[in-house]
Amino acid sequence: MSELTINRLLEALLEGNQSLAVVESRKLLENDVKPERIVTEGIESAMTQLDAKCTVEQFNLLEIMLVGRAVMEVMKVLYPTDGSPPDTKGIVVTGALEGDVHDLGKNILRIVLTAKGYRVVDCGTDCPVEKLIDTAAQEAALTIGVSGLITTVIPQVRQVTAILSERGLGHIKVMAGGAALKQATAESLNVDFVAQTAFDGVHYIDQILEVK
Ligand code: B12
Repeated sequence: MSELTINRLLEALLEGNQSLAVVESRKLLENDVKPERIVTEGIESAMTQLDAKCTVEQFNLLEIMLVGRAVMEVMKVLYPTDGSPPDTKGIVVTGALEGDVHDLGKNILRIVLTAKGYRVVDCGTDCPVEKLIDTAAQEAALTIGVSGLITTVIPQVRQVTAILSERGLGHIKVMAGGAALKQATAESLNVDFVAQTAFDGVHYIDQILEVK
């Protein structure tokens, strides 16, 4: 049953049909399908399929934007907030580095982290490394979460930990995620952790707090 409905959600997302995607995600929740599964098997699968349409000849910005809008509406259904500030377990600063405008995965990470009790300060996309680090210092962040979808940002990702150390901020952990970074090792990116999914990131930060 849930397989079938996840497929229907997938189709609705790929059509950019926001209202149908919301209806299908509500049905999944009513059938006790966990939000984590809906994100990984529904949203992430839909975006992987969209990848095929991203070749230069077929590139259709409007189509991709409609899918993105539908994804964010589904996230509101999966992780509703009542608008009141949640108790915070710690602060996480997120951003996509200079030259990278992809933000869907980063926005999902923000929603999931917020739902799990963290406060997220998002530096947005196309963000200089220094701005990310300044924000982490000002906010006394526990962790920086770098989202990278294009491989050209990798040299910038490698700088983050080094600059933190130079500035005496080596206690701030750095985690990386997103399609361009998740295939790499933490060592090669010079970060503390590489996440395959947003949920991996949450587990990693939970562990840091347990150790402290
Ligand atoms: C949607 C999309 C776009 C949209 C972005 C819309 C938006 N607001 O984000 C638009 C149309 C704007 C776009 C533009 C471009 N894109 Co594009 N795009 C994609 C596509 C199809 C999907 C990305 C996505 O949203 N995935 C869904 C999300 C949910 O997944 P995710 O980001 O991986 O996030 C999950 C996890 O990884 C994790 N996560 C993500 N970040 C982080 C961070 C941390 C800390 C943690 C813990 C977890 C975490 O959380 C999420 C949930 O689990 C990808 C293909 C792909 N396979 O990724 C190409 C892709 C990323 N794009 C690509 C390219 C080349 C471009 C363009 C340069 C194309 C062009 N010809 O102009 C431009 C400009 C890019 C730029 N300068 O940044 C390439 C990159 C190739 C490369 N190796 O560098 C890809 C891989 C497509 C391809 N196969 O060629 N794109």
